[in-house]
Amino acid sequence: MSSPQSRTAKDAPALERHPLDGRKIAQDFPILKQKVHDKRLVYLDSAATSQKPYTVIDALNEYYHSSNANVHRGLHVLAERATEIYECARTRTSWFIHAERPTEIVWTKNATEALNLVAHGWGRRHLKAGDEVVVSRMEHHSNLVPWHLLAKDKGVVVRAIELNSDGTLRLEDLDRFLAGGKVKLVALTHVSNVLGTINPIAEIAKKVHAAGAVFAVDGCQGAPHLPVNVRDLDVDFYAFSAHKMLGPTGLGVLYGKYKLLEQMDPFLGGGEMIEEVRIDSSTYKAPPLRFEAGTPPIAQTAGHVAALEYLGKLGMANVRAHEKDLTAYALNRLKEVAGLKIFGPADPAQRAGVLTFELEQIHAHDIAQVLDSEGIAVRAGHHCAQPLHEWLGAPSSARASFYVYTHQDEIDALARGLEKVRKYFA
Ligand code: C6P
Repeated sequence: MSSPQSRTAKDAPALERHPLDGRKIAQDFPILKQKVHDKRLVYLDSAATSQKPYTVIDALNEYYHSSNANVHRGLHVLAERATEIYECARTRTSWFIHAERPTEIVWTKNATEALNLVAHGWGRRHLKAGDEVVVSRMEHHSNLVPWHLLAKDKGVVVRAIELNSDGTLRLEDLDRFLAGGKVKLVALTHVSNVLGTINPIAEIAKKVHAAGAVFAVDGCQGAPHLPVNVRDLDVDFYAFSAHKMLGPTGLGVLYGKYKLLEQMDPFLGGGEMIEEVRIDSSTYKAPPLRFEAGTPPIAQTAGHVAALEYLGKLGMANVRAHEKDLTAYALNRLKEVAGLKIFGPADPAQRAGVLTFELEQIHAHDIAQVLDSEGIAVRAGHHCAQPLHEWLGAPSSARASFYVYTHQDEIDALARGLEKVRKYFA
């Protein structure tokens, strides 16, 4: 029998394409069955965090009932069981994104930590004053601030790709920066958490590599919603969070090409990541354990595997098709709301299930509050994307975001809710 470690993504069975029924899927999510303010909950905030199906909740429960122990350090049955769960989850995650091997998966606490690990572990070692890091106007703060910290410490220069008027990347900016010959790293989001824009990652990877630079991708809004094959995309790093893809909070993933991980310094020091410690020096384990100091999130990996299984059964191509259909429906349906302006590309093929909007002059927090009173959960604020909001010319916006359990009735409810908002503030 082949061990889980020896299986490659190529062995994964091809899944049939079939439409997803969001209403039926929602039955698997206990939290969605409740009422808020005496109204049926319409959860349109999945870009902030997704809800969890029974199987994920059960996996967490089961872990604490029967397997809880620390990993990699005990010889007893429970320690072995916990370690197997933890390491098998690494393998399953490598399959999910089609990494070459499980050792290319580093566990972190979230995508933010994963991106900081790239900046700290790779950036601090390989970048020097005057080297350039390219980001974009649409980045989440998690893919800006780590580079700002590096700029402060090392004199690295951060340059930003601006946006076309439809909210897509102005790729001429990237070409210009790369032609300058100083770019060592490009760090871009796969999908904007505000505009919903899906960036052409494979095309960008070719440009970045032709210029001899490294390409790090913030996949926080990509991995949950799109089929991701890191080898086809040819990205060097890909960061994401389990909690946005039906899994628990407290677990993040950094995928890195192994040869790059090997050339990285540890981020945190402590137990588990060492080979040998003397009183005045220490040596470190090989990746990925080099980057996993201290007791890691173990139960979370059990929940994360259940989430990957759930998504795997649906099929990521079907997840994408479902969200694209919902987005097309929403873009059309919400046109009926007078005064509503939706940001980002008009073509559903170019965007994920994230709709950020403004409604006349009504403050985003007021919109969210009135919608909440109707049982509709949306997010209001700058969504950790202040430079993007500067470009939008608004300090904040309201955002509705979809996932596998979202269905058309909920978009109709949003449209009706927005009509109420308008009347309320008329
Ligand atoms: N965006 C949102 O409501 P963490 O918090 O580390 O799991 O994810 C950070 C992050 C990084 N990149 C992108 C593109 C993101 O969307 C997020 C999280 C949430 O949009 C919380 S601000």
